[in-house]
Amino acid sequence: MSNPASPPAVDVLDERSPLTFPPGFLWGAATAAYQIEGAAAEGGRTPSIWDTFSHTPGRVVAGHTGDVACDHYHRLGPDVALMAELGLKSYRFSVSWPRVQPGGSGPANAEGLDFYRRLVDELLAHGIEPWLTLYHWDLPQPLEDAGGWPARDTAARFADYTTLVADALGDRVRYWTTLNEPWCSAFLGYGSGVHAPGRSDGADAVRAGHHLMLGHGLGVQALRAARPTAEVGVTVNLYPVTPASEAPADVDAARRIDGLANRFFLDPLLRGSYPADLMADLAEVTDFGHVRDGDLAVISTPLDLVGVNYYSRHVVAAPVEGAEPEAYWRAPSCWPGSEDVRFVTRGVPVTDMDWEIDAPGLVETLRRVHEEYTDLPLYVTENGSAFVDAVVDGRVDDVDRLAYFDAHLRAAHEAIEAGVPLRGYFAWSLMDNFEWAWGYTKRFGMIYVDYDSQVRIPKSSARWYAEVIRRNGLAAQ
Ligand code: IFM
Repeated sequence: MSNPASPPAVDVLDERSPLTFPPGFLWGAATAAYQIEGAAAEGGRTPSIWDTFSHTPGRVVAGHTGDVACDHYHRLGPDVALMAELGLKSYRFSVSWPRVQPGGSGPANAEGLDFYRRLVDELLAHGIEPWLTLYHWDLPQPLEDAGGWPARDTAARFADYTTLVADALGDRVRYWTTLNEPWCSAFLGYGSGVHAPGRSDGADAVRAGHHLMLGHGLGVQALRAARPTAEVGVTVNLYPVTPASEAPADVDAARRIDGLANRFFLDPLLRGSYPADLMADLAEVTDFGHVRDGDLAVISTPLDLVGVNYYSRHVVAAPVEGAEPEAYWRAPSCWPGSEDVRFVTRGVPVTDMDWEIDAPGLVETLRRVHEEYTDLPLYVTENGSAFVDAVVDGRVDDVDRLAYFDAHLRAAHEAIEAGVPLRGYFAWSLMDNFEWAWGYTKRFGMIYVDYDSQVRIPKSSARWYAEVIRRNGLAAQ
C-alpha cells in the first residue's frame, strides 16, 4: 500500500542509474471507452454487453456500472489539458462501437463520431498523437443477442464498423489497433463468464477467439482499403508462463497454459496457423470445425506493428487430485481443456489485483515476440498496477505504483538493448476508472479520480512520468 508519509516519490529517480530511450520513443497513457466515458445513454449511444452485464445484479462488485464512470464524455477538454500537462506524446483510447454505430449494424451515428472527432482534434491541437483502438470489449448488445463473438457474422459486422470509423477519423489518426486483449473477450467473456457477456462454455470461448481474430483480419483489410497510410496493429495480452518445477508434468502444464494464453493468438495472427499441440489439448472441447478455408490467411493479414499488454507472469503446476483451484480461476474455467492446471503463487509482492509483480517478465515477453514471431515494431500498449490510494492533504503519493512503472520501464529498456524494436510505452491507465468486474474498487490510474466530485488529482506517479517523458528516460537530475 502507498505510504503517505514517504517523501515525494519523484525523488526515487535520483537514486537510480540514468537510462535514455531511443529518439522519438512514443510515451503515452491508455484508457478505454466503457471504463471512462460514462454518458451511457447520451448522444444516440445504445447498450453494449458491458451495460447489460454491469446492470445484472451480482456481476460487478457493489453493482457498479459504467453509466457515469469518469464522465470523460463531458470532460474531454480538461482531460486532454491534463494529458498535455503531463507531456504525453500519445494517448491511446478506444472507440465505443455502440456510440458510433448504435445496435452494431447500419449507418453511423454522426453525434457519436463527432465526439471522437472532437477528442482527436483536441489531442492534435495539443501535439498529442491519437492512438485509436477499435474494440475494447463493448460489443453492441444486439450483436450478442444474435450470437456474439461465437457467431461468425460478428466478424463481418466488426469490419463494417471499422470502415465507418476509418472513413470518419482516418484523415487524422495515424495509429490504429483493432482489438484489445482478445484473450479476455473470448476466455473471460465466454469461458469463465467473469466478464461480459458472462457466458460459460469452453467451445464458445474458442469460437469467440477465432472470430475475434477473423474480425481483426477483416478489420485490417477494411482499414487499409479506407486509409492506406494508417499504421495498423492488434493488442494482445501476454504472460510468460513458467512451470512451478522442472518436473515434466509441471512443464507440460506450462506448455498448455502458454498455448491458451499466448500462442492461441500469436500463432494465427503472426504465423497464420494454430499450434498443433494446442489443437490437441482442445480436442475434447472443439473440433475446430468453425475454422473455414482462408480464415487463417485473413487473420494473418500483414500488420505494421504489434501491441503487447503486460501485467504479470503465470506460474503453473500439474493437477493434483482433489486440489481446489485458486479462487480467481475457479470453475467455470477460462482454460478450456486445461481446467485442472494449478496456478501457483510464489509469495513475491503483488498488486491490489493480487497479480505478482514481475518486471523481468516484460523483457522475456518482448524478446519472445520479437525473437520467435516478428520483426515488426512493438509497443507496450498497456502496463500498470492497481494499488490502494489515499488522498492526504490533497496529494496522492503512490510510491508503489511509481516503483512498478520504474521497474517495468527499466525492463523495457533492457529489451531494447537486447535488440527488441520497442517503439513506445503506454501506461495503464491515464486515470482511475471502471475496472470491469471489480467496478471502481481497483485504481490503476496515474491520475486519481474522485468519483463523487469527478475531481482529478495527478498522483506522484503522474508527476514522475511527466519527468520521464521530458527526459526521454530515467535519469538522475
Ligand atoms: O483495465 C484493464 C484494461 O481494460 C485491459 N487490460 C488490463 C487492465 C487492468 O485489468
